[in-house]
Amino acid sequence: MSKIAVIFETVEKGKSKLIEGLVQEALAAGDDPLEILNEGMIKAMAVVGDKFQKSEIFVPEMLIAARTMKKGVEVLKPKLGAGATSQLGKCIIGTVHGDLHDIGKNLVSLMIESAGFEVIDLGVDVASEKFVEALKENPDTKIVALSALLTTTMPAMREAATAIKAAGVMGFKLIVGGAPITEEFANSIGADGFSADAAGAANLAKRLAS
Ligand code: B1M
Repeated sequence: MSKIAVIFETVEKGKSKLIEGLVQEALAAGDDPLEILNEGMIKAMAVVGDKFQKSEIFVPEMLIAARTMKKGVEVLKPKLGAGATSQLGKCIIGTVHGDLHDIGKNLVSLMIESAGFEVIDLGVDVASEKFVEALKENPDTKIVALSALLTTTMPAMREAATAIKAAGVMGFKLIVGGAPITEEFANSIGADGFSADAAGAANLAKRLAS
C-alpha cells in the first residue's frame, strides 16, 4: 500500500496518534505535499462524510477524523505555505454564524497567506457584526473571505455578505466558498468571486486584489 493510501485510511479511521509520523514519512519519501493533502486527507474526509450521511458513523467519529486531519495538516503546513509574505494586503476570513467547520476554511486561509496576503482569521461561528467590525478596524482590507459547510448556514452567509457590503468600507472584494456553495449562490448574494477549493480561492484572491 502506498504511503498516501495509508494516510487516507488513517484519517478515515481517525487514528490521530499515527498521522504526524505517517505524513513526515511520506514527505521524507518525496511524496508531493499537495497530493498528500488532496488524495490522502481531503478524499478521506469525503468518505467520512458519506459514511455519516448513511448513518454508518456518527458525530464523534467525524470529529475524531477531523482532529486527525488537522494534526496531519500541521505537519504539511510549512511545505504548503513556504515563503509567505504580506505584500498583497489584508484578507479577513471566517466561517459564518452557526457553522463550526474549519478545516476547509483553515486551508483557504493557509493558501491565501502563502499567496502573499496578511490573513486576519476570525475563526468559526462568526456573526455578521464581527466581520463588519473587523473590516472597519482594517479599512485597507483587500479581500473578505466567507466559508460555509452547511446548507443551513447558507442564509447566514447571505446575511454576512449583505452586512459586509453595507459596512461603508470600499476597496475590498468579497469571496465565498464551501461545500454547498455554488457560483449561482455566490452571485445571488453579491459576492465578487467563488471558488470550489482552497488553491482556487488563493488564485481568485490574487486576481481580485490586483
Ligand atoms: Co459536519 N457536516 N456536521 N462536522 N462534516 C458535513 C459538512 C456534511 C456534508 C456531512 C454529511 O452529511 N455528508 C453535513 C452537511 C450536510 C448539509 O448541510 N448539506 C454535516 C453535518 C450535517 C454536520 C452536523 C449538523 C452534524 C450533527 O451535529 N448532526 C454538525 C454541524 C455543526 C455546526 O457546524 N454547527 C457537524 C459537525 C461536524 C464536526 C464538528 C464533527 C466536524 C467538523 C470539525 C471541524 O471542522 N473542526 C465535521 C466534519 C469533519 C464534516 C465532514 C465529514 C468533513 C468536512 C471537512 O473538513 N472536509 C463533512 C463531509 C464532507 O465535507 N464531505 C461534514 C475537508 C475540507 C478540506 O473540505 O471543508 O469542504 P471542505 O473545504 C474545502 C472546500 O469546501 C473549499 O475549500 C476547501 C479545501 O479545498 N472551501 C472554500 C471551504 N471554504 C471555502 C471558502 C472559499 C473557497 C473555498 O472562499 C472564501
